[in-house]
Amino acid sequence: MSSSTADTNAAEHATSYPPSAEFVATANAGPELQAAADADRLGFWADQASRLHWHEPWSEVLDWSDAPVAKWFVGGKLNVAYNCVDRHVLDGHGDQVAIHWEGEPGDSRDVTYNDLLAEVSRAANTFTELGLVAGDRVAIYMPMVPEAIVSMLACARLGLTHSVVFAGFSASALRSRIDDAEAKLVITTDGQWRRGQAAPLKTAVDTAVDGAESVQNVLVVKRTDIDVEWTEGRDLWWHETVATASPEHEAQAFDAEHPLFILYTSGTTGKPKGIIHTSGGYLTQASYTHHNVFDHKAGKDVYWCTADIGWVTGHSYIVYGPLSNRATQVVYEGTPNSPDEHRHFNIIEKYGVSIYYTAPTLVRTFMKWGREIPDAHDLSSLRLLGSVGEPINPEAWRWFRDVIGGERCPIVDTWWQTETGAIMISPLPGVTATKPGSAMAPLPGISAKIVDDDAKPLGAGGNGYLVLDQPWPSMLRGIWGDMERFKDTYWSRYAVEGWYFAGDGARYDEDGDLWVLGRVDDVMNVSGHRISTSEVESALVGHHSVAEAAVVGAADETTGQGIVAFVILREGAENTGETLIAELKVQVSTEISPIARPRQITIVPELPKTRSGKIMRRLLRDVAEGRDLGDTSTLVDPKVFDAIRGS
Ligand code: 6R9
Repeated sequence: MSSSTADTNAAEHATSYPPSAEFVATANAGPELQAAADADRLGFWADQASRLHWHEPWSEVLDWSDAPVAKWFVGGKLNVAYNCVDRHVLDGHGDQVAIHWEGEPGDSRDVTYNDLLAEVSRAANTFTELGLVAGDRVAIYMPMVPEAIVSMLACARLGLTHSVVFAGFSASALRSRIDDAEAKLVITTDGQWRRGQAAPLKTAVDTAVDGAESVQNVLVVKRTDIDVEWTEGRDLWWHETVATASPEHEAQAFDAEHPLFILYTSGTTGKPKGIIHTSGGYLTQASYTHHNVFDHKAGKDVYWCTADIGWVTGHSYIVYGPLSNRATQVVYEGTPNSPDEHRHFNIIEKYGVSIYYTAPTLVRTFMKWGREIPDAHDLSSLRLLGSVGEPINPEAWRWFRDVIGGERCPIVDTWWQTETGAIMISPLPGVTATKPGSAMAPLPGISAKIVDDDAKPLGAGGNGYLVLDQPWPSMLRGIWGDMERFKDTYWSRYAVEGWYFAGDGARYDEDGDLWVLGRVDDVMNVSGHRISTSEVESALVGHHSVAEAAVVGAADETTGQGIVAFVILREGAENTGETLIAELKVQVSTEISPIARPRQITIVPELPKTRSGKIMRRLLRDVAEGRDLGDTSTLVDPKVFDAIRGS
């Protein structure tokens, strides 16, 4: 592959990497895609929707009359699971492997599209038997086992709305999500494998559903064979129900706007937002982006997205995008260093992975482990690499390209969010000359702007806020149970009708290429996981010794940001130093999740506040990152920092 020097004065775009002639020759997407979208945006999306099987055609591509709630493919009817499974079997691809599943302890299983159809049908028959009907909600709290994907697809097949809750979340986080969505069924496993140990999982569900009024049943997959408590009449084993149900099930069509899933994500308040996604538009964009951004070739590529189904990346790029495109993919249950740091590279070699989509934090972890680990493997099957979850720093980008990608694989740095449902800003691998660290440009069919505080659109060299100024098919349709918050959070930042405020800062470089800079709100990004400062603060003040807490995200070499907390103790509370700090860390892990556990907690006598009583997080971040303090003139008491530094 060739690389060219565009401008040696500006380090940020000193080098760009155009696609190789070979890649261009077979690429799914060429320049005509952008031309088609520019000529007729809605017509373009109508063409993309024809990637799917529609039981009934739509009459209108977009109805935006009730903005900011969009209707895409109005009147169309489809079944999402049919699109991801049945049609591939009917097209004669039933024997193709859909999932090469790799368990953490070393067990593995291949699931073909025939198998998937039988399993999904069995699960759908079981859910129906349990009395669930279209529109009901189902919570899925599972590790990365095939049954998790089967459960999602069985919900989709029946028009049940799934709410997948990351299995690393605590019982209390699970409970609040079950209650908010009034889930009737919870699907889980007895336990999960983590670093060679079987850790309990159902126990968290037992705690979570205790007294939860909506829950009628808990369906349990046996994964680790550890002991579990059993509530007769409520709990059911998967192997005694789903596994014995009929493998025949006819999929019915649902409206394009039928809710497919709710996925909770952190916002700027302590209460997570249940982001609602619907069916036709969501699947259209998940399928379109997976095909074009990853240049996916059905029946040829072996695709691997290393996300967890608990996050949106797992929804769109493990389940719906790839399966709608008849992918053969790797699904891996465990951590990258189990049993050792070679695991991912062993898996790439074993299955001949050709497309590898991961997060910058993992790339940086690989860098820390050293290049001799990937260098010990034959990674020549790889032909495309992807990045998601946070900005990828140019150094990590280059290392990814050189060491993992053998200097030949294009990298797609994909910007999107739980709310956007699918990729929005990314290079097209057969078109774009990429720059390390830049997500480059909106995809064909997508419109984005960078604007200043006053909504003025900026041009090359401009630095401001990212907005999406046109509706897109996989856009969120609301926040479950709170449409006011939906409007306030995303659609009210600017007085311009229909502008979606993404919450990210971004800039254009001198060439007009787009760089996403990170969150501009009180949302932290730790290893690509969104965690709000106030969620962690409220977990901390839940401890009897804590009067007040302030949390900031501080730059961290590996995880992007690390959580740093400052706490004030209550009158009379004993400061036991390290013991108390350890207790507080446990408090956050149990209230939210170990991923939200602060890297550092400092007990301080006071917090820096403005005259209006707002905690000055910017200043605390300066302290946490060891910088000189900037302007402290708006503080009530500038001397507060001497006290904080002395703690
Ligand atoms: C898909 C996903 C969304 C937030 C988003 C932004 C950050 C994601 C990024 C990126 C820079 C990228 N983000 N991809 N920042 N470059 N390629 O991660 O969804 O968990 O909802 O997080 O992640 O800050 O606003 P989600």
